[in-house]
Order: sequence, then C-alpha cells, then structure tokens
Amino acid sequence: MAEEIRKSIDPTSLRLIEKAKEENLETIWDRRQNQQPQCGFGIAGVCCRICVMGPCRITKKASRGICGATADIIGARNFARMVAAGTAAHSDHARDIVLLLRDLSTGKASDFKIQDPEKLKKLAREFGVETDNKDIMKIARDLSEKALAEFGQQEGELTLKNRAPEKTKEMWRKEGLLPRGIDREITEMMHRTNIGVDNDPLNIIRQAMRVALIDGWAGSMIATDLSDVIFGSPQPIRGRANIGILEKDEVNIIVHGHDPTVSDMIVRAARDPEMIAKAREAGAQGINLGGICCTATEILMRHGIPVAGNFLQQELVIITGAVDLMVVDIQCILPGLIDVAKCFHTEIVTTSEKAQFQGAKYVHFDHSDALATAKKIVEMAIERFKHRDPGKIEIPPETQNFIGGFTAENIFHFLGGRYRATYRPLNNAIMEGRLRGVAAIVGCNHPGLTQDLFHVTIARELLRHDILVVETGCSATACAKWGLLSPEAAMEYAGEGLREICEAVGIPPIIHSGSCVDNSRILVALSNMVSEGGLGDAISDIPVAACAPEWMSEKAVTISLYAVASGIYVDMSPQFQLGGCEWVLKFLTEDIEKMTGGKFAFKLDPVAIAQGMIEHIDKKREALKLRPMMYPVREIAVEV
Ligand code: SF4
Ligand code: MSK
Repeated sequence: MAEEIRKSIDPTSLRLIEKAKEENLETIWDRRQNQQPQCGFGIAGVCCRICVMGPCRITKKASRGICGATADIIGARNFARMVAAGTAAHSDHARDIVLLLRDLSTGKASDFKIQDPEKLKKLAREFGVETDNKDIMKIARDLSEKALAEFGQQEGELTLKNRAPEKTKEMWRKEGLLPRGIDREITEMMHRTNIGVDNDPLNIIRQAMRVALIDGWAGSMIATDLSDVIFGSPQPIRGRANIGILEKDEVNIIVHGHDPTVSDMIVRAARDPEMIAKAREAGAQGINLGGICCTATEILMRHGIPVAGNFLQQELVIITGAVDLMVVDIQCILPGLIDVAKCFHTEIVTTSEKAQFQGAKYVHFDHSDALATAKKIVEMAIERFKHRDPGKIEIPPETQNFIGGFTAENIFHFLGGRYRATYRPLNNAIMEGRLRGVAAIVGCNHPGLTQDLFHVTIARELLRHDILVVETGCSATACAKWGLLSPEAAMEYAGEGLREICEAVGIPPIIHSGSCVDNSRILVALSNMVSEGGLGDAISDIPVAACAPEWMSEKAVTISLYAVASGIYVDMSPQFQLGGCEWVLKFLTEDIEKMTGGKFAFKLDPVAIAQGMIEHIDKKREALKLRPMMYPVREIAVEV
C-alpha cells in the first residue's frame, strides 16, 4: 500500500488536506507516508514478539520461531490478541455504563435520569430481576448488579445470548463457543497466547471466537441497551453531516470518542441559557456542538447534534481554525491531534482517566458532578473563542442532511406500523423477491485507502440490487456525507423493489443504527427476523451479508469475528494481516463456514466486495427456495 492514492472522495477533506499542506501541518496521511515501506513481516502476520527470545520472523530460511512456533501459530496468536483487545475496549465501555447506572440508582449521579424506564424494566426482566410493584431505582440497582456480575462470572452462560435464535445457540454450544464470563474469556485469551501455552491455531481461534461473542452478545449489547435506558432510546431524527456544520460566529465545541456519558452532559451544558449568555458576552452568537466518530452518532441519535465527520476528519476539523475546544473520551482518538491543535487556539480536553494525552488538558469527569464539569468545559471553550485567529479560519461549506436514529425496536414499528409492531413486512418483502436481503456496512476510515470510497461504492452497488443496507459508526457518516441516508436517496440509487418499500414506509434505503457498539442492534434485528418466521431457523439461514471496508481498529476485528461466529458472511478490506499464515487464512475464509455458517472474504475492490455479498445473499435465497427477484437489477453506475 505504499503507492500514492487519492486521499478522499470528500471535497471537504481534500480542501483541508490542501490547507494543511499550505500551512506546513502534518496529518495522518503525512505520517503514513513517513512510515513507508511498512514491514512486510508485520503485514503478512509472521512477526512475533511475544517473548524476548524474539522478535522472530518467518522466512524461507527460518520456517519457525526460536521456540518452534509456525507461521500459523504466530498468526493465530496475533489475531487472537487483537480480538481480545477489541473485546476489552467494548466491554470496558460497557462496564463504565453499568457503573453509571449503579451510581444513578444510588443517588450518586443525580444529573442523570432513567430516560427509558420501559426499556429498563424489559432488560431487568431479561436478567431475572423482579420488576412488579418495585421502585424504578431499585430495579436499576438490581439490574446493575446482575450486569456487573456477568463481568466476573466464572461459569455458566451470559444472559443476552438468549436473544439469539435457538439453532444459533445450539451451534455455539456444540462448538464450545459460548462465553462463560466477560473478563474470564479475555484473560484466558491473553493467557493462552503467552509463549508455550496454546499452540494449536484452531484451538486459539476457537477461543478468539468465544471472546468475540462476548463483545456482540454481552459487552456491546449491554452498552447499547443501558445507553438507551440512561440517555434515551433513539428515534428517527434529522441530522447534518460534514465539517461545514461548524459556525464561523459561534463557539464551536467538538465531542469525540465513544462513551456518551460526557457528550450527553455537554449537550445539556451547551444548551444552558447561562452558558449561551456567556458565549454572547465573549462576542459569539451562540454555542455550536458537533461530533466526530461514534460519540457523534450517540448524540446525533438522541439529540440531533450534527456530525462533523468520521475518523479521518478529526485532525481536519481542527485545521479549519474554527474549533475552540475538542473534548474527547475513549477510543479512536489520534495522539497526533495534540500537535495539530498546538498550531491553532484549539484546546483539547480529555475526560477519562484511561485515555490521557500529553499536551491535553485533563478535566476529571465524575458521575457525581457531571453537569457542573460539563459547564466548566463549555466555559473553557468560550474562553478559547476569544483567542481565535480569524485569518486562519476556513470552513469548507459542504454539509448533507440525513436521517439517523434507527434501532431494532423502532424499525419494528416503522415496518409494521404503529399498531402492528412486527418484522413481517420485511420478511415478506424478502420472501416474495421485492427485497433481495439485508446487508450491514460497518467499518472505519484508513489512510491507506481513499477516504469513504469503499463505503459509498459498496452501498450504491448493494442498493441497486434491492438490498436494504444497515450502517453504523464511521461508515454511516461516510454515506451520510454522500447523501445516501436520506429518503430521497431511494429514488436515485435503490432498485425498484427497495424503492417501493422506502417510499411506502418513509425510510431511507440505508438505515443508520448508531455507533460501533450499536452493531449489537443488528444482531437483535436479525434474531427478530428469524423469530418472525419464513427465513430459516438460524442467523446463518437469513439472506444477509456484511462488510467492514476501510477498517483499522482492533474493535473491527472483534466485530467481524462475532458476526462470523453468529453465522454471517463478512468481507474485510484491508485484509487481516495474515497473508503469510496459510492455514489460518483458509480456516477463516472456508472451513469456519462448516462450523458457524458464516465466513470471511477479503476482496480488494469495492464493487467486488459488494458482488461477493450479493452472491452470498443469493445463495441463502436459493437454500430457502425463495421466489425469484421481482424486478431486474437497476442499471446505474456506482463508481465514485
Ligand atoms: Fe519467537 Fe516463539 Fe518468542 Fe514468538 S514466542 S518471539 S516465535 S521465541
Ligand atoms: S469510531 S472504531 S473509526 S467506526 Fe467507532 Fe469509527 Fe471505526 Fe473508530
């Protein structure tokens, strides 16, 4: 990936990359260039530094590491450790949300409220908590204790796997994939991948699958559901996307990261009349809030706060010179932000003890003092506004309107109508050939690939084949910027069958389902499709496929593996760094299908990725003996 590529399809990003160049500012693309050529052993997955007899690399001359590990053992261990790290990230995020619920229930987080008591009760019942005639705070406390217990559980099964179809659970039990406890499986994975412990690549990957299932069916699912309980269950809502959402005359605050705890409170503080008055006193016309990465989607879904951009735009948003303060929480936050911010008046504020940056200001965020802390951060932004250099400001004007805020529950109502909450119309549309199937596009941005190109091209290819697309995280932001998340996009891009459905129901052809932890919503929606009937008995029977183009994070590895372990076909581009590990690659792309019904593909070109997904969906349609597609494929160009 050393050759120069087009950096982005987004004119806003391209203009700000140019501005960075003019002003001699270093960005992620420059640092990537400075890293060329990147290590071939690392890319092939055959480099090991697990013990200090190494580092060892597998070559033609040396087919084993010093301890005797083969390329496949080394590759499987590296892969499994990525899965453990990704799972740890989402599960630790979940733990923090559970602890917030506990504090809220005991009165230690009085600025927060239970926004969705009905969801709290439903979830409590799933966890075996009695809810009849019980005080809501007592229910919250009991639920938080039950949820916390799943982290330290040593034996047995985790609660929310019960949402999966029976046949999928049977497969997990038969294959020994059901996780026993959240922390236990992650710790065991790290143990097993020490030198001289688990040296069977199959056994290592089997445990990696068990770890990944924790993410999808426990950690992420708990984080998503409890976020709905505490911050409110999303409803379809209008949003705007791209850096053009910045306001030249207002105090601009960007929230960035993943945990909604801080950002939700910042929304409240920024809307406080006292704060707005202070901003006016400082010469601003108001306070403008925007988001980057998944924190953006969390506050978009619940408050309609605009999305400033996805992963590769975090430095660029500062390069506009118009961001007064960026407040970050956890995950996907580039250390490089600090150097960029130094060239402007922008303050970077960290709020998590777990995620600190030299050169940033740390503001301790405590549940007991949340709103006051958020106001303090907003006041810091107002102060920084006074130090703006108008000569440095350039805000590219592009923004796009879109709709976000779909969940496994509200799409149920949308599809079935207010009085008939059911997935029946969706299943029927697939069974009668109006819809070919459903596809999930998730994933990040990667500086080695043209920003947003894969997301947008794949989405367009799927839409014209009558496939309903669900997106989360940075993928949803990519397609939102390109106008694909508006109901009108169905006219322009969807096949005839999909267009009919979008028009009848009033939904966009791409359903925005939230942040990367919210991929768990997709698992719930697929389970609901199975229980509705007519599309098989397991998740692996449904005409569904997924991909994570432009991915870069360990969390994406984990998400993809829990999807495959749940029975879904997943294309990953770029390919896992396993090119030198023949057995592991063959297992992940072929043999794993006999075990779970899902498998990986690693196609390099966006149209080929979409076509692989379509072929898989058609294979599932054939196995279910569904009717032929009602309409011919729409002939429209998809290249961007
Ligand atoms: Fe080398 Fe084996 Fe140590 Fe890895 S574990 S660094 S292959 S000796
Ligand atoms: S933020 S994990 S770059 S989606 Fe969730 Fe975006 Fe990927 Fe981070």
